[in-house]
Amino acid sequence: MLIGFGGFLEKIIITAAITGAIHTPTMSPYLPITPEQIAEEAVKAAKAGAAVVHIHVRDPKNSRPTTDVNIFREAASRIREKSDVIVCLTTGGGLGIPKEDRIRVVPVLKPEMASLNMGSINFALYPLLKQFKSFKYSWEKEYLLMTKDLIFRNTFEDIEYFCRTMEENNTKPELECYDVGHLFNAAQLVRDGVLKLPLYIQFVMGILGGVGADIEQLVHMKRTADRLFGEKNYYWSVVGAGRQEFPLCITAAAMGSHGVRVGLEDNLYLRRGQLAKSNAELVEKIVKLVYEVTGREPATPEEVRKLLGLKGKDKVNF
Ligand code: KMH
Ligand code: ZN
Repeated sequence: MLIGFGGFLEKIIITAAITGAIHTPTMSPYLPITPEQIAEEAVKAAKAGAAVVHIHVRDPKNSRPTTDVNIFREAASRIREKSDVIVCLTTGGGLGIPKEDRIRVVPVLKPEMASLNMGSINFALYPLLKQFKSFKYSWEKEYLLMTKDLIFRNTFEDIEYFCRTMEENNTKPELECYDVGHLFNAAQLVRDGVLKLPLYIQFVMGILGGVGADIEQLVHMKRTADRLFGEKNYYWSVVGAGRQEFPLCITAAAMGSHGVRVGLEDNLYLRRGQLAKSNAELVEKIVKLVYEVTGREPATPEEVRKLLGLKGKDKVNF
């Protein structure tokens, strides 16, 4: 990809986070649930401009987030059949799921890329409870409520174990940094030789328990990462949770971020008061906004593979 004016990439990596483990089915009828629906949404998001799809899966019986590797395999292989998009599998899984279950997708399915959560945080969804009087499934209320007393655990030992497993499988880690401290955690792991440069970092902003999704924090995260790793030693992308999705992504794109992420995992609304009917709608909107504001077009999956040094679609096990 050509380096354009101001040293920015001429293109931008768009990631679509298709279903996640934050929102529950009562919150939107458009949240994809089955592996077929997840794959279909991913393929359409790729057609709209996403080079990467970030994949969680859900139990088709009750829509609850799961780490069942057979469901992951079904979703991922359906995507692979129909699209060249890069499949990035979650190792965050769902809230309250043990680490052994979260990492299993890597040795079994050997994806090109997987998420790597860079520190333990409170991951609080319970304020969402106020918005709903009743729920479609009984687990939803309990799932949101338990986050008041939940630590999303990612100790150094856990992160090292995830990293080594990714290295063994030639899977590129996407470093999910929910707070500025997570950048310092990454720096320690670089010093220890556990993480290798160049890094691919995602600033995940606006999760209650992590840093807020505002511009001041974004600038601080970027400056801190520059100082710790050197501007040329990492690629970066941004997630803004909820209504901050578009303002934060567009700001990041204007700051020269290599990527931005949108999708129903992070935000259910296309605009105020209007639910997005698909991930593709969110991708179309960010593609248009980024182009109008910065003139940058979406990078293709092949361009992203080259930039990040990914092993290629033919080396996965799904
Ligand atoms: N919903 C979470 C448990 C990831 O994909 O790695 C955090 C998460 C991160 O979604
Ligand atoms: Zn995720």
